[in-house]
Amino acid sequence: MINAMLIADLHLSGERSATVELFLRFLKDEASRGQRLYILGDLFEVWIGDDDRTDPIPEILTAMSDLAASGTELFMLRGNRDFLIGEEFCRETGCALMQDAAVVNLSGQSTLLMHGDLLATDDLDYQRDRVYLRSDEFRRDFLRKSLEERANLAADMRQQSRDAQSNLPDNIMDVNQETVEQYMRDNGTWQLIHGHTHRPETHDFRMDGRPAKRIVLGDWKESRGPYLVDHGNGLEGNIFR
Ligand SMILES: [Mn+2]
Repeated sequence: MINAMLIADLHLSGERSATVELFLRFLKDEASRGQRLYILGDLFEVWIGDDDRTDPIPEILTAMSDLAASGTELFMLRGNRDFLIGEEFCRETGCALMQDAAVVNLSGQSTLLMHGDLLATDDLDYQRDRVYLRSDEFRRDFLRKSLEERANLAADMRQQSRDAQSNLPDNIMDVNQETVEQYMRDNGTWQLIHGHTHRPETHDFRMDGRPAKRIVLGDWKESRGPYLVDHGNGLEGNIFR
């Protein structure tokens, strides 16, 4: 039996049907072998509200709910693309919503799970926008609009974010090491797992005189689903194809 599997940044959408198929197969054939599945944000390319039933959302919700019903516990935290995931989504999928950041036990080691965008503190414009987008005010005003209006606004915001990113030096969007250590120290963990940057890597460093580790999960591509497995005696990176 596998204790847990961890994934992030699938960016599922109607335009990425191969990745959707890969994820559905992953839930059925692979995640079902584990006791817990952790989704560390950006499961969806965009989420405009739990009432959106555009394809392929219904199929994904059903597959997640089938997995939960079969006995695998599902946990997720919101990413910067799907931060509007709400309670209705959780009820339908059987997924428990985690705080960003959340401490869990993996192979006996206390581990901090995050999406990762909170760690990119060198990008001041992004962090400022993030505060507004996560506010109750924005959430309320946005969700009050029609689905069509929301879809259009979301498309505009994605275009703006692409324009903003294209003007930034590459390293600005990566994590800030001091911020990483602050989050780990504040949570009493020497191991951190996150996604968001699409820079899969294991970073070993020392913090407060002890060995520390930051594992970055990779994003999913059409035929390539990176995931981390907790066997109970350690973590192992795998690729689902
Ligand atoms: Mn992200």
